[in-house]
Amino acid sequence: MALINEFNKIINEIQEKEATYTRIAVVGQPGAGKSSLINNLIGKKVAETGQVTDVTRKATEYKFNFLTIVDLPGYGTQLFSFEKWKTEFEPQKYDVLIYVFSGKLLEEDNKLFTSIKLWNEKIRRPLFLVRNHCTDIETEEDKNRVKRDVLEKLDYDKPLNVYFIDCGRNKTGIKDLKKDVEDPTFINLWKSRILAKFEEAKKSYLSNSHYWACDDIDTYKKMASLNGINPFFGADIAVDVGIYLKMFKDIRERYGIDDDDFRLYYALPVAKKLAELLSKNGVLVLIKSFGTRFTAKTVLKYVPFLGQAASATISWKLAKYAGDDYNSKCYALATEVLDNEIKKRTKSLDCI
Ligand SMILES: Nc1nc2c(ncn2[C@@H]2O[C@H](COP(=O)(O)OP(=O)(O)OP(=O)(O)O)[C@@H](O)[C@H]2O)c(=O)[nH]1
Ligand SMILES: [Mg+2]
Repeated sequence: MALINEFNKIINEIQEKEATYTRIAVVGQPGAGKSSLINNLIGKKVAETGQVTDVTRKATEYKFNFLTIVDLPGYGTQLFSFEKWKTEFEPQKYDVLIYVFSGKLLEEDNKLFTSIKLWNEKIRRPLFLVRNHCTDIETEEDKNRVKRDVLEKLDYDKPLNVYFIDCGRNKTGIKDLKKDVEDPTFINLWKSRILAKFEEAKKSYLSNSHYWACDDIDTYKKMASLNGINPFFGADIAVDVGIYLKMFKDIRERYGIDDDDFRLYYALPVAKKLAELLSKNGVLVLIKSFGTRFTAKTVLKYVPFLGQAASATISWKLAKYAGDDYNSKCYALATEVLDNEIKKRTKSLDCI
C-alpha cells in the first residue's frame, strides 16, 4: 500500500502541524486598537496596549470562548514592512480575520486587501471590518463616507458590514461585534482549513507524479525510436512488449501504486484496465488499438511492407500513445485512492 501509506504520512504531518481549533487573527495598522479590541472582546486586560508603535511585536494567542484570538503586530512600521509582516505572521493561516482601522487607509492597507482577495481564491475566510475610535466620527454622513471608502478600496465580491466601535472610555459597538464574532458556525472552521490543505497536498502529489511519469515516457519514446522495436500492427503482431511492461512499471512507481493498492481498488474500472496492462496480452491489445487510431495512409507512409519493422516515427508515436494512456489511467486511479483517503480522514476529524 505504498500510495496509501505515503499519502497518509503527508496528511498526518499536515494534521499535526495545523491547529485543530478555530483561530481568529486581528490585523491592521499599528495603533489602530487591535490589542484594545481583544481586551474588550474578552472583557479583561490580557493584551498590552500603548501609544507608541510596535507595542505588539509577536503573535500572541488568547482563549476566547470556543475560539482562539490572536493579536498580531501592526504592519507598515519600522519593524514590519507589510511584506515582512505577511511572511512572518502568515495571516492566511487563520480561519477568521478581523481588520481594525482607525485613521486614514494607507498603501499598506491596500496591500492587505489585495492579499485577502488572493487568499480568498483558495479558501474564503470570514472577514470583519472594524472601524475603531468611532467616537471621532461626528455625523452619520461621515460614517457612511468611511464605510464607502473602505468597501471601495477592499473591492470585495459580496456585501460586508462595517462595525463602528470605540474601545476608549465611551465603549461603543463592542457587544454587537462580539455577538457576531462568537458565531457558532465558526466552531468547525478549522476543519475546512485542514481539508483545504489535504486537497492541496493531493494536487501536488498528483502533479508531481504526473510530471515524473512524463519524464519517464520521454526516455522510453527515445529508446523506442532508436531501437525501432515496435510493431507493424494489423498483422500478426510479434512485438517486444517487454519495453512497454517496463515503462508501465516505472510510471506506476512514480505514483507509488503497488500491488496492494491495486488489490484494494480492484473493483474500480480504471484499476482493472491497469491490471490488464500488467500482462503481455494486455499490452498487445493496447498496441492494436493504437493501430486503429491511425489511418492506413499514415502508417504506409512509414512502413512500406507488411511485416517489416516499424519506422522510428511510428515507434516513437506508439511509445507516446501507450505511455500517455497508462499515465492518465494511473493518474485517475491515484486520484480515486487519494480522494478516498481524504474522505476517511474527514470522517475521523468529525470525531475530534
Ligand atoms: N480613545 C480611544 N483610544 C483608543 C481606542 N482604541 C485604542 N485606544 C488607545 O490607542 C492606543 C493604541 O492601542 P492598541 O490597542 O495598543 O493598538 P494596537 O493596534 O494594538 O497597536 P500595535 O500593537 O502597536 O500595532 C492605546 O493607548 C489605547 O488605549 C479607542 O477606541 N478610543
Ligand atoms: Mg497591539
